[in-house]
Amino acid sequence: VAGLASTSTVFAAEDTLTVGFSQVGAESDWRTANTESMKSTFSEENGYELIFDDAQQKQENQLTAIRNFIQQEVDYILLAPVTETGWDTVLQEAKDAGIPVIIVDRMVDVSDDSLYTSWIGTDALLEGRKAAEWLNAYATAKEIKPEDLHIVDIQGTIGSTAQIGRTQGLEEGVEKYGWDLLEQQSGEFTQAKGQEVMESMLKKYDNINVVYCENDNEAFGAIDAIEAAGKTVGSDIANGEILVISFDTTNAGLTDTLNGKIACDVECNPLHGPRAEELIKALEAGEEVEKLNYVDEEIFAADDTVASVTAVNSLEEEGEYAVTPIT
Ligand code: GYE
Repeated sequence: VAGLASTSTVFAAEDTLTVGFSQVGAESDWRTANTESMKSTFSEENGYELIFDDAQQKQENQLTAIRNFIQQEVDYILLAPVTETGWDTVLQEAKDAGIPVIIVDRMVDVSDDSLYTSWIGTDALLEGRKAAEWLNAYATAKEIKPEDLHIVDIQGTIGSTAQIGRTQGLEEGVEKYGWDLLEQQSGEFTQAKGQEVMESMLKKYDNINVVYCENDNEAFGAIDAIEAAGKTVGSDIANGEILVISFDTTNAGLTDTLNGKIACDVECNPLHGPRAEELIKALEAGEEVEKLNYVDEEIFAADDTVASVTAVNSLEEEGEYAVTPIT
């Protein structure tokens, strides 16, 4: 009996998994929700010891954090990378130390994909394509000529998957439909920078009628800048309103969609904690896990009678992107 008791004590101690999580930063509401999801999943009561590091949007801080995790001999490394490139060396170090790495949210672009175990996140290119198809359906329904859509793009952090995919989705739309893309500039996914960039663009161009914000916080900043300039946001371009497209569907973003300030908000789900835990549990059980795990997402529009949100939502990754407007 004594033997059994001590065995179970040892087992309990071994049962606690140490997980190091290198987080991008705290730039947006989406990020805050993501951090909360990770912290509440990898909690002490769930049997984890979580070492959390906030990199303040700097890759060099993430490299330091990962090297510290390796030194501390954690069981798993979770990495939400700020940008896609520049990870080969540090991931090789983790691999050499025998520590599995799970990439969360944005992707890494590495020469050898055995440098990480698995990835969980969103399809940012599909998100961008959905937004562009919605814009086309909207313009068609409102009988606005493509060349009369004067667009500015407030981009995310340059080099991050969320920026690369969302920017590409818009650029494909510009190419395909012939919209007038006035300028692209990064708002670094923050409200303050989104506002600053929008202020300068409003001074530069007097014909902006579409603002494509690559996340909700940039949209909040852009809306403030537009309203401060005495203009109105909304879906009525013909009557001088500026149409705002955004990504994330945070609480405040969806509130702005319901009140018509954001015309179309593309969902991006931040609740990756339980998904990452599922992968870890499978690995602990010795199971094979999928390399790439995409989360399903939808779009939400202020006025669903203008263009078919359902049709846009049914777009497949490799599919046909034409959407029929509701007439
Ligand atoms: O859209 C943005 C955040 O990588 C999907 O990062 C994430 C993005 C998200 O700062 O709000």
